[in-house]
Amino acid sequence: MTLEELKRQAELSLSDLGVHDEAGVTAKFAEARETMGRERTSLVSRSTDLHFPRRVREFRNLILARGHGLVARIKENWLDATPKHLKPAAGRAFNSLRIIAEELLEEESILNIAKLGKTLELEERLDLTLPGNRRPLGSLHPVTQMQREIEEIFLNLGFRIESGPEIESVYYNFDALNIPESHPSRDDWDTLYIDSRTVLRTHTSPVQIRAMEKYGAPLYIIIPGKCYRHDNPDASHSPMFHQIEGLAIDCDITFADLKGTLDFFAKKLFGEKVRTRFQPSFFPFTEPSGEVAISCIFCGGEGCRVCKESGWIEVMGCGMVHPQVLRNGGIDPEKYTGWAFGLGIDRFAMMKYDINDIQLFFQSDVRFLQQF
Ligand code: 2NL
Repeated sequence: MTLEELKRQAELSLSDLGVHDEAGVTAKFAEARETMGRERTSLVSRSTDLHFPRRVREFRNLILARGHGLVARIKENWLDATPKHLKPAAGRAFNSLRIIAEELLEEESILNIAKLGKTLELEERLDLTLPGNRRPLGSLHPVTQMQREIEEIFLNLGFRIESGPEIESVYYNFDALNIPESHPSRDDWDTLYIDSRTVLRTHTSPVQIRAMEKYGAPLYIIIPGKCYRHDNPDASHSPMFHQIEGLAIDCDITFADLKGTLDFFAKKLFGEKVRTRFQPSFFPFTEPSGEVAISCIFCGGEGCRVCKESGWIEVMGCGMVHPQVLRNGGIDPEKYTGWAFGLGIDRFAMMKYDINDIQLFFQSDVRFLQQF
């Protein structure tokens, strides 16, 4: 019996087909099973065909679909409509037909072949001449880019990069740096305390003390990293910000070395035309201390809105390391002297990229970040 013949016969009752006894019932059902089996064999033999998965789906539909599938039609016309005396035989034959029909489609081989075919089918739909999907590449955060650029200059001068904990003891953050008990920066309103003896570091200086203890003199290091202060965020303040500090300790280090190094640094970073200006200042950990300004990189020193018509932009603090601070780091101030400086990386990045709000760095807005 061909498939077409089976389809036609499935629409007729057994008596219409001239089946009137048990033997006839068994034979008719057997014929149906054979036809389905043959159809499956011929299907599987074409399993490398690109349209195989679709054919499997159609075959499944043809046999098992509710209502119009062959099994459903046979149940309705050969089983349900069969006279009572043939029901037991028809029931048994139908059950075995149904189970075999399901098995025809549930064998692993046909499913696996169908899956394989599916990928072939997808590949067929792929147009390899189309341009590829663009995968957007990420980039380093602007603050990181600025940090790397500053690091590079000092690495080339022979400095090493050092790092340390962001959760720091009050001793390393304040005491060892000669910052008096009464200093306003220790206040709860300026410093984020974990407990009475532990803070989120307010600057990277504590790492300098740790490095002095660890390596002794001579010492040439820079320390980039995150710092924390109890500040409300605004265009120029963030409770988390980034600092780089530098420290040079050796025999006969003088303020002239400090000036020469920072002037070299400013010229490398902002261009050879840039000039530096040192003005006296005060920090508890340096003596003498200075404030460094560079000639305005926007107007060249003529005076503009950015430099408030002064021609200068203050960019960092510096000074000769206080003898007590050297001592606290285990270094003999009679043998060694040193200089140090500190600058805000975020502020440098704002200058370099002409950004007027520090908050933009920390909001993770891709529309902002993808510009760098
Ligand atoms: C500023 C000022 C500065 C230092 C940081 C320092 C560290 C040690 C000893 C001495 Cl361990 N000094 N660091 C020195 C002078 C200034 O930073 O305004 N930074 C943004």
